[in-house]
Amino acid sequence: MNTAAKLGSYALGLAVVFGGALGVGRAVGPVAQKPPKESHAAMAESQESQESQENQKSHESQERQEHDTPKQASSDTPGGLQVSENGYTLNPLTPIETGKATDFRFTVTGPNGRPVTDYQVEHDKKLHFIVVSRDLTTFLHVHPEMTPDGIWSVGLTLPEAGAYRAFADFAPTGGEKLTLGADLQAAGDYRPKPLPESSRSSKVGDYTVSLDGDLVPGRASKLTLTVSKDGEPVTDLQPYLGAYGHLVALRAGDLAYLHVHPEQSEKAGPRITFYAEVPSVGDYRLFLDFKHGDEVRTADFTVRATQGDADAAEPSAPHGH
Ligand SMILES: [Cu+2]
Repeated sequence: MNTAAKLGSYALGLAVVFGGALGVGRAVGPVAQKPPKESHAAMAESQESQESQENQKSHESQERQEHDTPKQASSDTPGGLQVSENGYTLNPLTPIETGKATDFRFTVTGPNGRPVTDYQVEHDKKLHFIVVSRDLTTFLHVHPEMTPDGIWSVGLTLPEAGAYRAFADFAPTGGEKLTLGADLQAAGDYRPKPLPESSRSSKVGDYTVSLDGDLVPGRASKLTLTVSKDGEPVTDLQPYLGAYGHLVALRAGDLAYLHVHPEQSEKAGPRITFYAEVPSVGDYRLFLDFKHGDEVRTADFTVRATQGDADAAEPSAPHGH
């Protein structure tokens, strides 16, 4: 299969881009339905029943426009930069105690203002929760439990004082995939670390993970991660979240969030291939979760995305067309 075809089927199946950016998540698949909008419209109508006919009309035409045309402004915005988007809001409920295990609780409220309780399962989970220090050196990827009334909770220990960003990555039932981000503060003396230097190799315990491939803005960039242990290639990786690896990329400077997933592979290593589309040049931090010996480990990298040679660049991923 040629690269374009491979990318095409990949994009169709997984819609890998910044929070469904570039219209992918919106254009294809079942997530393109818009019940959240409907309920928002219904709510708006009842709230605004006092308004003049003229006002109603302009609201209606605005709604119609939103239904008919892709929302360029929001779809071009990377995920994770907003605490509220498309009527959904991430609400942290628990303060953090630095260095102590915290039963951290939060809700995601929907367009009706109430906690969302129905989610689509994506990569084995209804919601993925990622917490990263603002200096991009600490990374946690956890899976909270939800009460029937929509309160999520998870044990969280933020090891050092500082500013953190929490990301909730989810798709409400019948809605679009979203990544909402909220700041968390861990009190204390804060010494931010410099961004780790660019590196193609990451050591985690007895494991070494090497990275091949370049990040080029505006195109699906192939990244190959190769896992070895004590110098030997690992060929019996265990599935984790429905794949042999799970990669999160964050842009240095604003922590824009890119969730990427591997090309489907029957092989349990040593290579895991991902396609990532970054929205701009700049430095990115990549965090690879992989499972081996019944333990999940995280390898991390700093990669600089450069414009590359425009003539040599492949066109943007076909996004399922
Ligand atoms: Cu997850």
